[in-house]
Amino acid sequence: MNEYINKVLTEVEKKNINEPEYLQAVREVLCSVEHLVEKHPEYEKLAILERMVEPERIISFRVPWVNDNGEVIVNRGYRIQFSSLIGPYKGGLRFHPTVNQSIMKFLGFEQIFTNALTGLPIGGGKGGSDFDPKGKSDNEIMRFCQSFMTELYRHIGQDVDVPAGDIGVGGREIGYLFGQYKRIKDAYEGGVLTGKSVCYGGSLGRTEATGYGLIFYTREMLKAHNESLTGKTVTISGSGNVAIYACEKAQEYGANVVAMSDSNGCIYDKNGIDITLIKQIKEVERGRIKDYLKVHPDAEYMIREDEDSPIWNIKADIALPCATQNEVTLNSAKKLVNNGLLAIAEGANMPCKQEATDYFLEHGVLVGPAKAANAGGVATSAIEMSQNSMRYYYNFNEVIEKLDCIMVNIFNACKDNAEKYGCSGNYVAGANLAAFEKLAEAMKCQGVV
Ligand code: NDP
Ligand code: 2IT
Repeated sequence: MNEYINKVLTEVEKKNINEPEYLQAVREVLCSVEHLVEKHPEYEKLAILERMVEPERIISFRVPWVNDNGEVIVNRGYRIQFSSLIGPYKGGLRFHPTVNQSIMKFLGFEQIFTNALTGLPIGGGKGGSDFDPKGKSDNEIMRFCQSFMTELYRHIGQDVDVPAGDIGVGGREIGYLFGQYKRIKDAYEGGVLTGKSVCYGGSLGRTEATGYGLIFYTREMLKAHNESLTGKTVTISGSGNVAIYACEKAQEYGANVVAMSDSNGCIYDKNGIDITLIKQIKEVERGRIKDYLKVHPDAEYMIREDEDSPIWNIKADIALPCATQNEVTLNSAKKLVNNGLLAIAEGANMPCKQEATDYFLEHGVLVGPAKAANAGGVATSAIEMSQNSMRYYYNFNEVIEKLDCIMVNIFNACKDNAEKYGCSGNYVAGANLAAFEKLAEAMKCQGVV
């Protein structure tokens, strides 16, 4: 490996020994930009790599709130303001019990590259809390969001840092967060959060954007290899925002989506997933995917027993991991490849363990990396910000057309950069190279800051 990269990696590993997800994300990027670093000897003198991996600011705070039983609960909140090189910090908030500094930093780090790939003026950040929304009442969610924002508000702003949703944070939570921000600031700063409901400033198409964008990217990737989605068997992990709209769009393109999951298990319906029912269960009732069997008793339910999700045992042409990080292990990758997998495109952030990604690439599977393939969500957030600034709204088709165009450009950037640096067809490397070069150039322009 290049000596400079090796030196930076060793230093990062030493400094962040207790942050495995963050180290995983950094290793993946640095190991794929070797040719770029060799082409630019000035990177070392300017400490480009060292600055790229170090967040500009890490904010951590107490979030006290009162549950319905009158008990006081204390959670921990975070906002990682990773990079403001090309725009205000931008990225989602995750509410999940597994949230910790390592998860926040890996997500913030990935976000700066994703956002650079969109071609839009957004820097990178991420935030959230170890709060678990599961089983909480609406009032508890509201009180938690209000307490969270009572601290967060001083760190954000429409030209400073613009949060949005992620796991456990959807339209309902963004509404409560926005209401509290507006109350504290006594001003209507519409662009301070994205993923807002369309009735008070949200963008049409933002709900669908990540899932639809993932399918637009997959369509382009398949097209480049003379393939298409039509008639393909698809499995999609997760059954949240990204998974639902990926399923909807894949079905529109004529794919047969046969399985979806949640953290407890997966359903297999060889007749094709009933997406209207999934929306009812997940978006309206906030239920479990197992409830699918109440309406379709002929479908199969498989419980998840260990880190290998049973969904990856199902034979598929295309796999779309849309749940969480490291959900595709080497073991799962081997099963997918044995079953003849053609392509995998990542809706979730870092869903494949490094060994799994390597295995796919070694076995000729097309890999659409998260930084590129799931960029449609944040890109549409940027379109929401621009509508808020213009005080004007696009119609649904206008937003989706812009999203489609952005995803085509992102795929082409991955393809062209992979070719340019001698790893044709490796879109994982292509995405990292394209985004890294753009950020490094911006860093060079702005001096040592
Ligand atoms: P949601 O909260 O809407 O859905 C998350 C889904 O993933 C649920 O089905 C959930 O199951 C499952 N899941 C969550 N954690 C785990 C876990 N530890 N193990 C197994 N399954 C799990 O989130 P989103 O759909 O918004 O996000 C999904 C992924 O997509 C995340 O990686 C996120 O970072 C990424 N992403 C999201 C974007 C967005 O715009 N929302 C944009 C780009 C990326 P359960 O209900 O059982 O917890
Ligand atoms: O991971 C992501 O890109 C998101 N959760 C969406 C971020 C955003 O600001 O829309």
